[in-house]
Amino acid sequence: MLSNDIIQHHNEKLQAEHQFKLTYLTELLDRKGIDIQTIIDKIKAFQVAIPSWALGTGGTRFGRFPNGGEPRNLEEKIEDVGLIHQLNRSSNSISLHIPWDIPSDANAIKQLLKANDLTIDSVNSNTFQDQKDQPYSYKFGSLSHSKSEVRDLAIQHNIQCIEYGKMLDSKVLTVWLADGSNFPGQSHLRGAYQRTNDSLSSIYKSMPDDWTMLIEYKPYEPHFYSMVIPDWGTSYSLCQNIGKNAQVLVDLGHHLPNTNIEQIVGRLMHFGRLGGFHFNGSMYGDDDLTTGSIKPYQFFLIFNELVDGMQDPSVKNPPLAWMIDASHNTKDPIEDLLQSVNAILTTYAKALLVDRVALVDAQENNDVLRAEELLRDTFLTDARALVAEASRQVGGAIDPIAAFRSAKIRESLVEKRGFSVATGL
Ligand code: LRH
Ligand code: MN
Ligand code: MN
Repeated sequence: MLSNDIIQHHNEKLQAEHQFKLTYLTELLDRKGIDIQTIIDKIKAFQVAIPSWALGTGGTRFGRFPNGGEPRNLEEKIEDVGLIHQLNRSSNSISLHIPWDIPSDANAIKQLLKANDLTIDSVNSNTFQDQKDQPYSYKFGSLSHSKSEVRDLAIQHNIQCIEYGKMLDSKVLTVWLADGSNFPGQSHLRGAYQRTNDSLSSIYKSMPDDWTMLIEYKPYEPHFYSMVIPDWGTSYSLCQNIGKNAQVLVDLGHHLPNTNIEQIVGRLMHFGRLGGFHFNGSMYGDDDLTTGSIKPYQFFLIFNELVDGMQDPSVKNPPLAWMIDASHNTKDPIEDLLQSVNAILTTYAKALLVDRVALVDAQENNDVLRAEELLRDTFLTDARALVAEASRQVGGAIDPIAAFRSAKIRESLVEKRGFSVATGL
């Protein structure tokens, strides 16, 4: 844990410049009839979960270049997320990937979470890797496998994840299925779908009533000819078949280039089936880059759609689970996560500033240019001071990355943990 004095001292140094920017924004928004504190309060309430597997340095199959000081176990992963949350006050939960993060002593983990002001977000199952001494292999699939004994093994693993989740007060099981085929003819496409549907249904039956099952889709990788759940339509249809607490999870990098993700978001909210988000940035596909680093305007349009749906009382979509799902191969993982959360909050803030009454009016009257300009004007507004102020008001840093650097946190983690490498992808 950081001493609060460090954050306060950091804030004092930045306060004058921060206030200058905030005063300008206050007046700008006031002229538009927007109360700045209302927006700041919404930013404060927005919390983004950190996945336990993003605290180590990522890489590709060609190499990985860690800088040391990475968490060596679940306890240290929780400590890292606690640090992030202390700095930005916007990351109050951690998602676990089983079996990368088996909680050996649930009570001790719960106490540690409490001490760090954190909760467990989702538990994520893993049937994309074979574990040591596993009786059957997932080489040819898991929940969709042609053999019932392999499907049963994968079903049992997911049920085990629910059990771990219950011990730690989670209420969300996220299923990302790596199943698919690499060559035409390898797999019976309709059969694989039906088997997946049946396997997910039996996992769902083992889930408590107040839990949600999030079903994530991905167009390719690890399989390159077909994935069993390649797109939102497949996820959506599975959710429809399985039950009301099954929801679609959108991972931003799980789309082919130029997909209109904002429209997918709008559709799913319209159906009340959008359950959660995995934030990241993407140039080609599942690159897991920093959120907002490649297509910030598209990211804004996605948030615009989300905010529009969340503010519309006619939309009956449950509250969403927000999580970062990124890999950091050239940046410090904690710095990259702070940068991602900042990009998410800044973009959310901008979406909150959109004049929705004027936008609907322009749309109704087919004033294409005005509608587009309303969005562009908001996108081009510098909303960073709103996020900084939200953090400051609840004891976080005005500039969390600068605070992380000036407090030499990575250096002290390296000193404490040595050249350690975290588990994950
Ligand atoms: C798959 C994925 C999924 C996994 C995570 C490690 O590409 O996005 O969410 O659980 O990466
Ligand atoms: Mn994901
Ligand atoms: Mn992914």
